[in-house]
Amino acid sequence: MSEDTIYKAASGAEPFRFDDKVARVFPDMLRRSIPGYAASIEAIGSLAARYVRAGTNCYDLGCSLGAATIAMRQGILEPGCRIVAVDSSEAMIERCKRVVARDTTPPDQMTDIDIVLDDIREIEIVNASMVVLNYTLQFVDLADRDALLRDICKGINEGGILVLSEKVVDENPDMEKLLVDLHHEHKRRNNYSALEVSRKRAALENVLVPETVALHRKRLKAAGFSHSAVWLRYFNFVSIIALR
Ligand code: GEK
Repeated sequence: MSEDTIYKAASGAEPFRFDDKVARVFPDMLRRSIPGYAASIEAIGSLAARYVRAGTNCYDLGCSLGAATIAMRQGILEPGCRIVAVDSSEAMIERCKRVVARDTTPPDQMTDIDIVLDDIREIEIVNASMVVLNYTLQFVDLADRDALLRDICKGINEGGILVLSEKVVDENPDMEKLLVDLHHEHKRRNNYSALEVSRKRAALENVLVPETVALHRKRLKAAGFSHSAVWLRYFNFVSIIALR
């Protein structure tokens, strides 16, 4: 796995972009930066086994290198399904195709995968039993988030599930400061220097726009989901499941 050294050199003045430099080191970047990331991927596999129905579609929106796509494929127990993996970064999609081509899931579990270079706001969700937004919504313009969640909910069959993982912000400024400090300490333990942490933070300003858990759950309800629950929280990173 290539080591993420991007902010040893980059100043953080340029806004963060999902370019080839990022795609090259992405597994190491996520492993060291997102507390709970591995748990989110593991749960996506378990949820696919429970919720994906025969002959339906699954969507991995903002798939990056396809970690959640592969987890879904390995979890799915039903025949005749299709996974649609979408990302707007050409660098991610190119590498995702190579990751999926190397996938060693047993042939009888080889659910078809379409890897699509597109904006997730342009994708029509149809006949879905599972949709995954694993740390992706946070990068979508705030103004477009309500409509996107409504379209996703409309495309999920009754009894289907959405997994929404996000960095969040706390309503209380003291609590928010504590959670951010704990996250930065976690990154320091994972061998990012204080300078790398502060440069990355600057680069993500206005690119990754977090919201509160309450707002996410309110949006899910308004979009038409019947229930939602936070199943994972680690500092200011959460994963929510929502049922159609
Ligand atoms: C994982 N889910 O490994 N349309 C399509 N893709 C987008 C858009 C958009 N509007 N906005 C951002 N992206 C993955 C990790 S990373 C999370 C997801 C992170 C894509 C972007 O190109 C990137 O690949 C991904 O969303 C976010 O489970 O880097 O913190």
